[in-house]
Amino acid sequence: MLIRRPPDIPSSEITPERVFLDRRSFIRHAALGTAAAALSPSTLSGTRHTAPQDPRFSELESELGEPVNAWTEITTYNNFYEFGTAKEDPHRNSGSFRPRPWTVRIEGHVNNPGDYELDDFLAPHRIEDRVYRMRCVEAWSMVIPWRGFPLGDLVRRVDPTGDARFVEFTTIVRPDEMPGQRTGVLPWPYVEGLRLDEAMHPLTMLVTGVYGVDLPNQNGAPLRLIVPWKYGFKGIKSIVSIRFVEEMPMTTWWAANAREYGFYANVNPEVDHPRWSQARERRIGELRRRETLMFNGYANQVGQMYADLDLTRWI
Ligand SMILES: Nc1nc2c(c(=O)[nH]1)N[C@H]1C(S)=C(S)[C@@H](COP(=O)(O)O)O[C@H]1N2
Ligand SMILES: [Mo]
Repeated sequence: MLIRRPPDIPSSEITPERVFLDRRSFIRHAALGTAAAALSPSTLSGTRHTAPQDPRFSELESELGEPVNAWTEITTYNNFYEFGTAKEDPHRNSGSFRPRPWTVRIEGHVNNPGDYELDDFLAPHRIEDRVYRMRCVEAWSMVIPWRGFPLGDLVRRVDPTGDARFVEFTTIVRPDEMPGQRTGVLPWPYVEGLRLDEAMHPLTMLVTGVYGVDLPNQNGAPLRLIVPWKYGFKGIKSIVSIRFVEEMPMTTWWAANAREYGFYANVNPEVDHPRWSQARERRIGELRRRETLMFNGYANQVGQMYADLDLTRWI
C-alpha cells in the first residue's frame, strides 16, 4: 500500500490514527480518480477537534455520522482492571504483557473443539475495519474504528451442537504481567457471556486491532470481544477461552454486584444505574453531554432479539 506522508514528520511521530486516516483518504481519492497528492501536509496534522469538513474525518464520520475518537483517547483512557482501576493504569502498566505467542481454546458443546494458535485461529477469517460507538456503563463514550471479524463466522466454523445456548468467554490469568490480578478488586479470571443468537448477530465482533493496527495491550491484545449495543464491560479483553454452554454463564460484574450489573447489559437510557442516570453520556473529547441512544443507536438492528424480554427487569 502506498502511503504518502509529508517528509518533515519522522515516522516515529506518526500515530496509527494518522496512517489509518491517510490510507482511508488515499483509497477514497483513488476511487474518485483524483490524485493521492491532494492530501497536503496540513491535512495530516492537528487533533480531532478540527472542523468537521476536515478531509481526515469526513469519510470515517460518514460511516456513523459522529466524529471518531483520537488514537490517544482510545489508548490512554481505558478500563482493564487486570492492570489497575484508574483510567490511565492499563496504558501505564501493560508494557510487559506479552500478547504473543497466544492460544485460543474452543470448548464445550461444539463439533470442532481444540487449542488454536492465534494465527491459525485468525487465518480463515476476512478481517475488516468497522466504526462503532462504545458506551461504558459509567456513562462515558467514544467512537472507535475497530478491526476484526464477525463472531458469527467463528461460531459457524467451530459448529456448536444443539445443546449450546450460550457462549462464555474468559480472559487470560497472568498475575506476573497483570498487577491487578495480584489484588482482589474483581474475582479472576474476568468472564463474560452472550446468548447464542447475540453471538451470531452480524454486529458482534471478535476484534484484533484498532485504527488499522494490532490492538495495544491496554485495549485487550491480542483478541477481544465488541458488542456495540451493550455496555462496554461485555467487551471482554485478552480472550483465551470460548466455551459453548447450555446454561447462562455467571459473568464477572454480575457476580461482583448483581444489584448493579446483569447478564444482558443492553444500553438503555430509560433504565438508570442504581447510583446514576443512564439517560446521557460524556463523549470523550466533547464538552456537552449527549443523549444516550436505545441499544446505543443499534435498536433497528438488534431490538427484535429482545421482543420477549422485560428490559426493565433484565439489566
Ligand atoms: N478482561 C477485562 N475486559 C474488560 C474490562 C476489564 O476490566 N477486564 N473492562 C471492560 C470495560 S468496563 C470497558 S468499558 C471496556 C473498555 O474497553 P477499552 O479500554 O478498549 O475502551 O473493556 C471491558 N473489557
Ligand atoms: Mo465499562
